[in-house]
Amino acid sequence: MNIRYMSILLFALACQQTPKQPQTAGHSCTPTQSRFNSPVSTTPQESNEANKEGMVLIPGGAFSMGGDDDQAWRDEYPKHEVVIDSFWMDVHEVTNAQFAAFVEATDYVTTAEKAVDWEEIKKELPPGTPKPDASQLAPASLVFVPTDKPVSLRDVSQWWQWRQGANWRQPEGPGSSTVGKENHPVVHVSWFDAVAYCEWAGKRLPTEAEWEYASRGGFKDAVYAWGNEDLRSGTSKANTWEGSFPYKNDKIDGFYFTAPVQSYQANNYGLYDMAGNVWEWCADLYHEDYYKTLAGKTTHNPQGPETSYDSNEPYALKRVSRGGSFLCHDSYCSGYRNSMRMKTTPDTGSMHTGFRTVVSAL
Ligand SMILES: [Ca+2]
Ligand SMILES: [Ca+2]
Repeated sequence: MNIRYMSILLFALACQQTPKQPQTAGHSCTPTQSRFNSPVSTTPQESNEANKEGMVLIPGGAFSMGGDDDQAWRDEYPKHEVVIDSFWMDVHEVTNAQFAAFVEATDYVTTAEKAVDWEEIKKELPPGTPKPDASQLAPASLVFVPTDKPVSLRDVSQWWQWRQGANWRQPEGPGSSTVGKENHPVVHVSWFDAVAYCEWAGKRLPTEAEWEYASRGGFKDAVYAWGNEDLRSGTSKANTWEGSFPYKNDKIDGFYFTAPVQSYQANNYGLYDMAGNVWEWCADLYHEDYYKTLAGKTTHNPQGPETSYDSNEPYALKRVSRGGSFLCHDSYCSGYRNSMRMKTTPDTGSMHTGFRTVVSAL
């Protein structure tokens, strides 16, 4: 299998979703237990001394977690009751400048800057997948390349390119840079990179429940971080894809790729870009049936499932990311909804995935 195709497959991304329809008859709701589903003990230790500058206190409370409208996917149901303790959250996505300070202080090398470790990546692929050419295992990451005409939205390889040399320093590959984009969100960071940043900062990634609670900003059962008003009405509310995906972007919101953080209005909690700009890694493993285990009860600070499972790619361990990106469009994933769940292997970085951090209010 070509590494390019393989990586795009793993990316699973681009909004490849759990179907809304019931699973076909061969599916078992019991996750396939595999050697790849063992828990990863990489939870960073929070520090009481963590710097709260640039963070806002999210007051704890109860909410209904899960899908609110007919755009919601099967894995966003059932809606279930959750109680969240107060916590501090970054008001904006971690920027290139912030990530550069971390790298400067620690000499950290991101996943995308290292050669692909075949022994690791093959665990996420169907057994027997042949090893690609060494040249195809060189450091690389996924870059969005628009098509020149309408294409089937089922084939993500039409607009994702596995590009050598693409990483957080060179978001579009060799020759590109972050000069002038210091206040844009960092991208091409894997889940491991995000966790390493958190460890350095004495913070942690939000749980999926904390993220959704914060995004809702106190609105009950609203579809978006700003309420229920249509994304396209009034002034621009978020950096998304406007026009026809993936070949025509009208840029009504002003940006084709990432926007500087805080370019649009904050939600009720003072959080910017919870919808759109870049996807944001959460701490949780992804399991498509996780919400079913929480149905009919109230869960206090849920930490996510103990195992990962996505029937689309049963061999891949995945983590959740939230909020959608500059590539999201209603015709595709509508990832900017409060309850939308993205699932990606934790070693996958891309041009539209970043993160923000939280600290428990102890
Ligand atoms: Ca845009
Ligand atoms: Ca975002």
